[in-house]
Amino acid sequence: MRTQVAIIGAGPAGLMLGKLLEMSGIDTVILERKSANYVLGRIRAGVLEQGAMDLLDAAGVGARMYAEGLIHTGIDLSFDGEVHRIDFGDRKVMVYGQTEVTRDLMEARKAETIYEAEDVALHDCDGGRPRVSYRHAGETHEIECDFIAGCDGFHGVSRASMPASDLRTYERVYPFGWLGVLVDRPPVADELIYAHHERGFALCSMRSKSRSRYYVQVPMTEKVEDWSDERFWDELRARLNPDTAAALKTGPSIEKSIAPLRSFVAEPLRHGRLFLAGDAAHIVPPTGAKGLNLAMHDVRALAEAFMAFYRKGSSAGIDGYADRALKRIWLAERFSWWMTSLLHTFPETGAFGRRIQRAEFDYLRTSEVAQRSFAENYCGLPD
Ligand code: RFL
Ligand code: PHB
Repeated sequence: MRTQVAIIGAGPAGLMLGKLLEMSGIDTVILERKSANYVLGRIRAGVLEQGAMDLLDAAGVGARMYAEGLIHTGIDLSFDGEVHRIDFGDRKVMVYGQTEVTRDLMEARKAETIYEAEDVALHDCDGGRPRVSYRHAGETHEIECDFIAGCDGFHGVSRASMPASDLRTYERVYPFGWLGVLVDRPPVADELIYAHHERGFALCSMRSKSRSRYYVQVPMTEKVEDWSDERFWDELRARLNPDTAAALKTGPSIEKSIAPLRSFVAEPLRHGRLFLAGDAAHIVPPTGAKGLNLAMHDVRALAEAFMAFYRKGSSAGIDGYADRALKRIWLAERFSWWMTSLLHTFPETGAFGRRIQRAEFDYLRTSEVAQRSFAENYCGLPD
């Protein structure tokens, strides 16, 4: 088989790249290790920046998001039970689950996606004719292509196929994770609540007016089996302001999992004709809600680079892709790291560190400039 761009991974990055290229008449094949249902069953991001909304719209898949998504114009920050709302001013975000974004993109795709592709391997990425081999239904296949887009997430094969000597990686692994619960009950508040408490961080989020998503910070040594629904609700209530805790509508969890927290960047996102985008290239802790949004920004830049190559014969976009993407990646890394530091309890924080966290909160609570800066970062920096 032959294609122009072979895309590894059918998460939001791979599917969006595929859609943008399809709209420009560029041929793609997507290879995905899991089944479509498995991909749709992963509960992940919930918040879209304006840039991601605009991209979904431009890709012709924005209609359901605008009909069913929830526009938010602020968040609540809670510090040891004291709550302060940060208003986004003239900015906004859209609360619309990653599952729905993925479903909309899957349904809109006309070109081929090969699900349950096993043993995907990349060959000759630094030559003129890269190839991708894989097994499907017991048979081995090969795709010849011009370019490979590695959109296969943090544990994918693409980054692992780059020579280690070509990669510079930067990483911070946090000593805790987020235990998340999805529940078919109305959200406790109209907007998201990010809560710092000495017992640990908590987040009240949502997927719709009738479905909520809640998280509590837990040590990475915790096992999800040890967290009954009751234990989760008790811990969440303990970290919230008493009025919010009293208003919480609990019920049987429909999903429960622990996600590790990590900051990670692999530079320079390129090896010959192989390009990395999304979680394959970088990870942010979920505190700033930036992961999916960064993935959307990467693939927009990569799609524009491929379009310039095929339409105008220009390699400038391809050569400039890493620098363009990395500028935004590092700004999002900074914000996600800062928000994680402000809101979580760290084993090494100590009394001084807690006072600094309190001072950060007070500054945000009282300074209009700090609030504007927060809103600019949370809702999405200009391109
Ligand atoms: P994905 O979604 O991981 O998709 C990669 C796909 O590649 C496949 N794959 C392979 N396919 C073929 N061969 C192989 N060898 C392969 N190896 C892997 C995988 O099966 C998968 O289908 O990466 P992508 O597309 O880059 O998308 C990134 C986002 O998923 C991620 O950044 C966000 O979910 C992060 N995130 C959030 N981002 C936001 O913008 N806003 C949020 O509110 C937000 N909340 C979150 C989050 C992530 C979380 N977790 C679980 C880490 C909340 C949580 C709890
Ligand atoms: C979510 O709803 O899953 C969510 C929302 C905001 C975040 C992270 C996760 O910062």
